[in-house]
This record gives sequence, C-alpha cells and structure tokens, in this order.
Amino acid sequence: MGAWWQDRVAYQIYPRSFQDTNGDGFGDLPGIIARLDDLQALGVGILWLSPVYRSPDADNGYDISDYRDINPKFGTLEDMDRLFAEAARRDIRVIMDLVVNHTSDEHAWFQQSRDPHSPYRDYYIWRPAKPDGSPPNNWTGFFMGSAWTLDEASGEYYLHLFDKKQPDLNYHNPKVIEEVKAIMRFWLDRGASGFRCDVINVLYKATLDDGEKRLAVQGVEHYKSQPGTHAILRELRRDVLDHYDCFTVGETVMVNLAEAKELCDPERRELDMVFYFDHLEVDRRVSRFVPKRFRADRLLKVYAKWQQGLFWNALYLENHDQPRIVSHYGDDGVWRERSAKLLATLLLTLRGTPFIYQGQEIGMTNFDFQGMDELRDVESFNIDRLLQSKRVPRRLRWRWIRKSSRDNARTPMQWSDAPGAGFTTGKPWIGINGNYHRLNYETQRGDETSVLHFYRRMIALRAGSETLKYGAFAPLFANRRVMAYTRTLNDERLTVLLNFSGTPARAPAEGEVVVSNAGTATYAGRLAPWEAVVLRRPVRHTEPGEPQDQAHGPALPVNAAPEGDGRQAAAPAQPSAKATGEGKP
Ligand code: TEU
Ligand code: CA
Repeated sequence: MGAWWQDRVAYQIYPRSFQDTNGDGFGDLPGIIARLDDLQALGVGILWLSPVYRSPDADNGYDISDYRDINPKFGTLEDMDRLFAEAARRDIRVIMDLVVNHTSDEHAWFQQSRDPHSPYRDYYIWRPAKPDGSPPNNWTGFFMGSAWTLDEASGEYYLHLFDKKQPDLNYHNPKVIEEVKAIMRFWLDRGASGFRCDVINVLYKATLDDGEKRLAVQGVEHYKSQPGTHAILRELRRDVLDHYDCFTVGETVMVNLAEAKELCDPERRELDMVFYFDHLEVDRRVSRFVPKRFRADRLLKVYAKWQQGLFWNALYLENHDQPRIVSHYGDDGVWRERSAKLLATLLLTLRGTPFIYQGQEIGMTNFDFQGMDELRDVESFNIDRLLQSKRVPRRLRWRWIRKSSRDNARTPMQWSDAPGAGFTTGKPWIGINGNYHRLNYETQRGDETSVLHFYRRMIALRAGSETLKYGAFAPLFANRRVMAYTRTLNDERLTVLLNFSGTPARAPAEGEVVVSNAGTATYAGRLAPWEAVVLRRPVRHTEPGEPQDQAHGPALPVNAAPEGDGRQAAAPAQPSAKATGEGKP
C-alpha cells in the first residue's frame, strides 16, 4: 500500500468544456457535481480541476484576477463547497490548479503595481527600457515574441513569460511567497486535497541577463529549476503542505531527469511528483516545432529513463494543452477504438499515478475545425501571428496549427448524441466535434466492448494489483512499431506488449493473458494490429538472457522508499486480474 495519491487514478477536468447546466455554453461546477456518479463508476479517486477562479479568461483561467473567488461562469464559492462535499461523499479527492508564476493583469495587485510608488510595485518584475527604447533583455515568452510589455502608465516594462495579460510575480519578494501560502491554506481549509502547480519550475528568475540565442523561449537558462525555486518549494511544503493530508504535482516545463529528480525526490520534501513532457515529444524536435517519425522504441526509451529514474511518476497522455492522444500516437481512423484501448493499457500499466483527461476515456479525437476563426486559444493566435510575420503561407500555418493547437483537447465533452452533445442546450463557447453522433459517452456506457468500459476494467485491474501499482518497471524489447516492458513485484511478473501499428507484429513473450484489446485468449507471440496484451507469469529467479534481469535484479531500487514515510510497496501481490479481452477492434 502506498499513499492515497499513489493508490488512486486521477481525472483532469477542464471545467468550461465538461458539462454545462444552465445553457450559457460554458461548463460549470453544478455540471461537475452532476457527473460525479459517472466519474465514480469509472473508478477515479482524484479530480484535478483546471482553474475555476475569477479570471478575465485571456488564457482560459490561467490568468487569475482573484484567487479566493470562483469565476461566475462556473458558479459560486458555495457551489465549490458543495463540490468538495459531494466528491468526498464518493471518496473522491479534489485538487486545485495553483497558478502562481503569474496573475492576470486585472488582478488588484497588478493594477496597483502599475504605480511605481505602490507597495505592490515589487510584486511584479518591472524594468526600464534599454537606452534605445527596446525591452530590458532579449527573453522571449512561451507564447512567442518578447517576454516584456511596456506599460505606458508607469513608463517601464513588465515581464510575462506567457501572454501579456499574465504578468510574472516577483519571487525575490518574500511578501509574494506569503501571499501564495495564504492562498494555499484558503483552499486546503475549504476542502482541497492538494495542487497541480502550474509551470512551477520557472518561478524564480535568478537574473535578468540576456539569454543565449534559441529558437524558442530565449532566456530559459536564467529561470528554469533555479536554487531559488527549490528553496520556495521547500518553504511551501514546510509551512503549508506538511500540515494537511494532501499532495502536489508540479507541471515542470522543459524539465530534464536530473532536474525532475531534485524537484520530487521524497527526501527533499519539495513536490510529490512532476508532469514532464519527454514522452509526448518522441515525434517532435525542438519541442513541438519540427515533426519527426514516431517510433515505439523511442517511446520505450523515454519511459525506461523516467520510470527507473524517478521514485514516483505522474503519468499522463493528454491534458488541456496537448492534442488528443488517439490522434497523436494512435489511429483516429479505422483503428480508433482499438488504439484508444492500447493507449489506455499503456497509461494504466506504468508505475506512477495515472491522470486521465476528460474525453480520453471515450477516445475523443482532435477537433474537426476548418479554419482559424473556429479556434479560441490565445497560443494558437500568437503562433499564427508570428508565422504570418515570417511570411509563412496560410495553408502551411493552418496545417501546423491544426495538428498542434491546444484547442484539440478543449472541444466539449461528448456526452450523448443529443444536440449540443449533451454538453449544453445553448451555444457552446467552442465548437463541438462533429463526430459526437457516433462517438459519445452515452453510447459507450451501454456497450461492454467500448473504450469507456475498457478504461473501467483497466482502472479496476490496476486497483486490485499491487504489481501494477508498485511493481518495478523494466524495458523488455522494442522496435519501430512494438514496445514491451515488464512490471515485477515479489514473485509476479506482468509483461505488457503494445503494437503501435495497423499491421500484425511478432513479439515473443510468455504468460497467461490478463488483458487483450483484440480478444486474444492464448498468446502465441504475435500481436494483431494495434493490439495491447498484458501477460502474467510467476518470476523464476534466474532467467539468463532476459534484459530486464540484468538491468534490474530482484533488489529493486525503484521500489525502495526511505524508512517510515509510509510509501513502501510492502504488501504481497494480490492480483484480482480478470481477463479484459475484447472481441472487436
Ligand atoms: O502550461 C505551460 C506551458 O508551458 C504551456 O504553455 C505549454 O508549453 C504549451 O501549452 C504547449 O502547447 C501551463 C498551462 O497548462 C497552460 O494551459 C497555460 O496556458 C500556461 O501554463 C500558462 O499558465
Ligand atoms: Ca454554464
């Protein structure tokens, strides 16, 4: 048994696209409450809500103007209290999105900060222009262009790593840290069980010197994972988090393994786990900019590194910033269902806390929009503008944005084939994917062979298997299309075999079939198109020639936890695995 946040499966809600109850076209808190029974039936034990605070919504709530109130689009503080209570009744814990690298420019602090003599001036990062009138340094932001904007009223530039409506807070100012602690206590006292911490590894800007020339986010070496950030995280842990039964998962941008280790090593008492991005970038170079061919062996290599490198992983394949995984690593055409199930198998058989993003459990796909006028995301508009300024033709710009836009994940949840997809009776704030008639929750609820039921079974399988939750991970073999790995605890070994392609593939392995998304009952060393198989067998203690036994002996370092923190995986294996075989693709 681990901590509750290691034992459970988490589910991310993007509130504005989840469930509307009053017909205004925006999902809301009463909508989340109305869907708690469905989430319970799925088997999730933790909800992460993307921001629900007051916000002018320049970046869909990631620009907060009041940390202690709810966006009226979503409801009221009373609704939020009701959500905490109703979730708790179903043994579901709720974590909030802590967005404190920046606030909205409409936050009262920033409004006052624009006055150079205000006590709030030092809450943000203000600098005069260079003598030639240009910005204080050459940093560029995550949403393209200079990271500085001139505020005419106060005569100086302010720093914003994201949109110009998201000014960065100044973490050299201890008052800012005290404000953050108070906000955290406010929500923990009300019922939150922790935080997903937005871009948490960039809080502390060590210097404001010019950055090295880079294609994107120039200046990052001056603020990524600085000692100042580590110190702040330890302080928040000591003064706030340690006084509650809660956990944190940090979103850590451009993080490497060494940095991540420092941020979530249990002994350092900073974060409990981090969201990294490597596994979603095996088919891209320079972050998201240049595509390269997907290869299953590249993906396995990334997982081998992170699974074995960190004490505990935050596992995810989708969130509100990423394309839908079935359109990305799967096949959203003929093999949509089977490849969605393969991706479910991957997510739920790795070591760590899995996070499912709303709609992933029914295999939702990227949007079917036809042009920029259907998009809503500030990042897509900024990128389009930048590419336009570089004279990239419209067709090319659209081709690139269509594939990578964050709006791919933000179209409304497809609950049913009713008008508005059961999401809204009004006009949705962003278009609904036209495939909702055949791809929706209601249809899948009544179909045992659906992606939804597959997720339910995989979650239940994981819940009943100490090996899946706490067993050691070891890569087994991989090639361009197939990857295989094992999870081992005590005398049980599970072998996971995944065929990331529409053609059959050879993949030798032995064991009793615990899962197949293609209806395999007896495994004969061959995977069907997009087949995922989990095999179980007892561990024979010396198995020469098996790579995982050389890389990872029976004394499994990734399983070891420091004494006395209650996180050890000590319990014997108790497989409750029943076959989750599927009849059709
Ligand atoms: O995202 C951080 C981040 O780095 C993203 O900008 C990411 O690089 C990009 O979305 C990939 O397309 C977090 C939030 O998840 C995101 O929604 C916010 O816009 C951003 O922080 C600013 O708060
Ligand atoms: Ca609404």
